Amino acid sequence: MAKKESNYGGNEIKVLEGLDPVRKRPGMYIGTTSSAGLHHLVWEIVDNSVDEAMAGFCNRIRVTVHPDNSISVEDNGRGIPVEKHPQKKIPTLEVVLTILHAGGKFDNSAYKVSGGLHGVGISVVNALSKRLVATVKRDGGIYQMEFARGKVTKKMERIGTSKATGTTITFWPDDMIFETCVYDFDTLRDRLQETAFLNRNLKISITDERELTPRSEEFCYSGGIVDFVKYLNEEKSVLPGCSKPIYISGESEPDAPMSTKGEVEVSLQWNSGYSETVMSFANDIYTDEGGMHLEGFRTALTKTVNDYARAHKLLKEKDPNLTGDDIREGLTAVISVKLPDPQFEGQTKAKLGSSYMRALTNKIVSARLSEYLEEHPNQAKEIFKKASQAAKGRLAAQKARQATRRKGLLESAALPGKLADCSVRDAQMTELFIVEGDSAGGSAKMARDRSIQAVLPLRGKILNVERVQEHRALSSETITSLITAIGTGVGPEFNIEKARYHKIVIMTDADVDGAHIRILLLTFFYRYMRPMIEAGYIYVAQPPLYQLKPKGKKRGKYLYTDEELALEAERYEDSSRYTVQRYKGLGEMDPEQLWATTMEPKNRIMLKVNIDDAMAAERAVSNLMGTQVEKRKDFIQTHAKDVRFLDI
Ligand code: 0RA
Repeated sequence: MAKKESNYGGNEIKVLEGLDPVRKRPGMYIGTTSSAGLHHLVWEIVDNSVDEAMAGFCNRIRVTVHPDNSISVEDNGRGIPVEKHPQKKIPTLEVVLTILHAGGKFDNSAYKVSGGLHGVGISVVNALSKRLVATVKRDGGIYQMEFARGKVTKKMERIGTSKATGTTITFWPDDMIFETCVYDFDTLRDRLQETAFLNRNLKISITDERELTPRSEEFCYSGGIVDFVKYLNEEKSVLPGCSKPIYISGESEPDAPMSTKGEVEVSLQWNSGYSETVMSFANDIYTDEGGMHLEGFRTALTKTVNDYARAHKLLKEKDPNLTGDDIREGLTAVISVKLPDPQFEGQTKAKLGSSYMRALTNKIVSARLSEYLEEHPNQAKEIFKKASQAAKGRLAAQKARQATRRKGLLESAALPGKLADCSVRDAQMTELFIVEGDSAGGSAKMARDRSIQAVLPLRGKILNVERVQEHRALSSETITSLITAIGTGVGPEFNIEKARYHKIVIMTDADVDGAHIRILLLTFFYRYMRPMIEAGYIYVAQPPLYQLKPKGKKRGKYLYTDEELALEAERYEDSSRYTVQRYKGLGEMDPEQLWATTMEPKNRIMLKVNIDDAMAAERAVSNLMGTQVEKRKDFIQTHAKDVRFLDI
């Protein structure tokens, strides 16, 4: 990114209120004080640096996680103004860090990260940090000031000279506020990479100093969202002749009023798979619930492809139009819009509500995409071919679903034969254990509390749903038995109200095969019953890996990780004084052990599966499920024991 120069005084900063409300009700400002809120502090500072980049004054951001879980965010923007604030008579730096909503820049940068929980201001980070050090290079000097829990502890000082400009914020999250103060490298990494994709040529690095050999990654993409789409499709095979993602961009007319201004960028590419990965952003904020830009994009895509197919006689007069779903099968797309005052709505404020963006996106995508298709007839043909195959698959899937529904008429009679159901009918209280293999299934059936725990043994591996069309998946017996046991149906018939259990527990062996089956099941839930994951209904059981028995004792201690084993073993000076049994499979435990360690509600450890990052989920699933067998093996072996990967 090229850097602009500017002069800017402190008098353009709007001043609103003090910081006490932030410490009183942190949730109001950062959503939650859980790990997500902790990470929000980083996004808040980074967003400010990105604003500098969007305004053209910054091309590098460095994020560092220090050994004590403090964070530094350094940028080479203009630097927060340091001169005396005309109304407050204190340094503007102090105003920006101690007064709520004082971060606003009224310098026509036009598009800034704001709305929802975003753009609450860096004073919020200051309020929620037990310590914060701000260092600014600006006006030839280096200035520094310190705070604790939002209050000044060291007045601003000029500590040196520098010709450069920029801001470095180092903060220590307040452990009185946050449930956890431990940063997760992958969460930071993924989000920063995403930000780099969305801001062409902006260099963003992340360094983790907590490990012996610091881990460091740098992201900078000259192709912007085109590189993003390539990255998302990296593990997949793209349609023949379509190796370069399509790129579309445009903006509102120059004379459009401020309230209808905007820029639209879209990149898209189809792969030979069957799922749709469309990610939309407004001012760099991921709009998980979609919104106007996404609607505009979808309508334009459907109409443009159908119009092209009609005009070129690919669709005959008697043929019905392709549906949007047909056209989006195997599509990977990134939509990024920028607008001066985005309105966010929806449950999680992750839906773009600014309605003029629908028309603007529609207009730009329709015009540019039809041009593109006209100029690339061979690619257009491939896209059409892919969509008409999807249409055929859709009709077949409809029939297959109707068949599962007919079977569902006599509900209980239609439950799969292998299911050992529970007696309680209230889904809120009941649990379904999905177990690998008949022998473990037998143990689990004996071990369970049959009033509230049902067991469904799966024979062998379940189909890899990532690689087949819906109608094929629905003709697999393992999958239909899963669907009927759970009761919700899939596709347009999916209804979470019909879930027969509110806990679905995947219980597989603690070995590579078990890990594979778990991943296949997670993929199934991810693709076909995503709301079940979102509702927090999907769990993974954690059977113990070892039992450590002191010599001469009957009962030992169950251990769930290698770390626990190492810790426990350390307590014995002489290693001959205990024995360790390693459980390779659930089948090696007798029903009592299985109950006590893995199934009994008051003792067991279960991991709730959640989707908190759509990109990471998409990647995990396709890394694992894509066609590159080597990579897949690799992942399973390195992650088989890593419980964190379950936060897909
Ligand atoms: C207020 C006004 C200006 C810039 C900033 C704040 C600013 C804040 C942060 C936070 C992290 N990095 C930042 N960089 C800049 C405008 C300053 C001007 O026009 O010179």
